[in-house]
Amino acid sequence: MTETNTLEQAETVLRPDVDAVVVGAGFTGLYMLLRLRQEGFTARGFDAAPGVGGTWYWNRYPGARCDIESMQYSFQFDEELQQEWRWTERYASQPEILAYIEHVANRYDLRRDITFNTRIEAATFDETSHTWLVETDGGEAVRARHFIMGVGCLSAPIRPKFDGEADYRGEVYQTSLWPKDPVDFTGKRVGIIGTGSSAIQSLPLIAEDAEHVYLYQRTPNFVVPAQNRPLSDEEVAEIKADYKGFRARAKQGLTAFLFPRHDRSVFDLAPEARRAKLDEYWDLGGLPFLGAFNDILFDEEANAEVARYWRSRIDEIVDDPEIAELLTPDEFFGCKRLCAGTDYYETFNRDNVSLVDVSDLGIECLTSAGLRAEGVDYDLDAIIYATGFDAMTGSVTRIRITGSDGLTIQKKWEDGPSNYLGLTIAGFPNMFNMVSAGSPSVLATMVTCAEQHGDWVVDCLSYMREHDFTSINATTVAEDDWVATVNAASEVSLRTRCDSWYVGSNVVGKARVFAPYIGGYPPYVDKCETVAATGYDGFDLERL
Ligand code: N01
Repeated sequence: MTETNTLEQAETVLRPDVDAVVVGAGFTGLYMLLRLRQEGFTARGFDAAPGVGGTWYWNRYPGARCDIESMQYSFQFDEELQQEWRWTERYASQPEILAYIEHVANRYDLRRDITFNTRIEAATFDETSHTWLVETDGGEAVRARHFIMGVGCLSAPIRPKFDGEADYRGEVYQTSLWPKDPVDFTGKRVGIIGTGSSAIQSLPLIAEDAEHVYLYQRTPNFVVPAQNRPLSDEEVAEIKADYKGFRARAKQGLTAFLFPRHDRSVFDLAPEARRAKLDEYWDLGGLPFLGAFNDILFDEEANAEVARYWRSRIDEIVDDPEIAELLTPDEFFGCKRLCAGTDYYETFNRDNVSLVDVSDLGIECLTSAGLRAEGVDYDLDAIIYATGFDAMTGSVTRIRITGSDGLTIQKKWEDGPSNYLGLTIAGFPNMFNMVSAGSPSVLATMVTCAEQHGDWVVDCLSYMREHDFTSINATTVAEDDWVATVNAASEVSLRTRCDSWYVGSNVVGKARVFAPYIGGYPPYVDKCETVAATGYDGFDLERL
């Protein structure tokens, strides 16, 4: 090849407009944008919403609240930030979390890098230039060296299709796409479809206003009382006195958040003492209930003991024994994500609340006046879909992503979300999928995971810049090993043994794979750090 040819060729190589495109302006995307800017990379962020917040922008339904304690569900990268923000409740409500995220966006002037009201529709890798062409629904195309997804695990809503939808004349809502203006249910007959966290949190509040609420239940869920309460100045001050130490201790735990763990088997205690321990954790409330014994999620008999305890609790709270029976799950305790609620079981003692079992024929159709379920017509002024998400992968696969050799993400993930470290996908160079399948993500505190991933990605990009690399691609060997590690970790847990969004069974046709890495936050971080320290072992790095 002559020198002229080489020059001509170089000139035709496409140059990136920016170092990175970051999709999503929730916790993950915002942190990524901040870290990129701090390290001198140019980046553009995009979000379909008109503002920052990600999942906390859209999920505004009554009662929406986090199930990780507020003092831990927040950023820790800046001591000043964590000292200045004052959380008001043990579990923060959606408005407070959104206010916090907005505060972060303003404090670090992040909005100037983000284009809102804009959805990313497609991204295509160009092998000649080692760049991604990222296309928006507004017709813009941005060329970036790196394509970074901060799109969340629970952000692709699903809504079942029923016959007769066009006939129905009442109001329709979806918890995950709730309107910005509050909805007034006073004097209305409301139907809620679903019994996941979204329905469980919203039902008690909607029941306070509505004339009547029908909750359509296909499968009951275990609902632990959140035991939410205001945070006192003393407890906030105690944590803030050594916030760094508190965070460091949290990161030593499998879930990266602190809660009291009773490291003994259910069967180490005699029945009375066992009951007393479970009562203690019931009173403690929320997800920490899973820390009552160390074998709840691993031993069928231990799990069955806890499920029996649950039945007795529901029987105590719910007046009508038939309703109590219907509300009692018959699957492993904690197999689906445990729901943290407030007055959920108590709400079924209200005269204006009916539990409708739709486990047989299901919801058959919508009618002009409401819906028909199990052969009965219900007149409804409003129907609320609390029907969940195409979790872990839907927010990625809803984008037309094409990697090397024309391989699409939809094809690549036909049999499940194969990846390396959760972060990268063989055949999709320079693409990072943050806090998602293959990493602790939904099993740890998401904000801590967002920081860990943001730091790892920016370190990787800095390494590439330092060594003039323009492409990084996970090898299929490394990916296969990681997938085997993720699968092996999940096999020991009872969590793989029921239908849930963790395994993708709530989406018709989706491959059944336990998507997050359940091996724990510390071993995961060790692995990521070892890979980085060894010059990105398991990756092919190339220069143009
Ligand atoms: O969704 P879900 P979600 N007919 O998938 C039912 C997080 N989150 O939005 O179980 C009738 O749990 C479906 O029934 P079944 C949290 O991680 C957190 O409530 O498939 N019913 C199920 O009951 C949570 O786990 C908080 O039989 C139908 C429900 O819809 C995750 O998001 C708050 C149906 C969906 O439940 C998802 O929670 C909210 C049909 N055709 C959410 N189709 C916090 O507390 C579906 N269903 C932080």
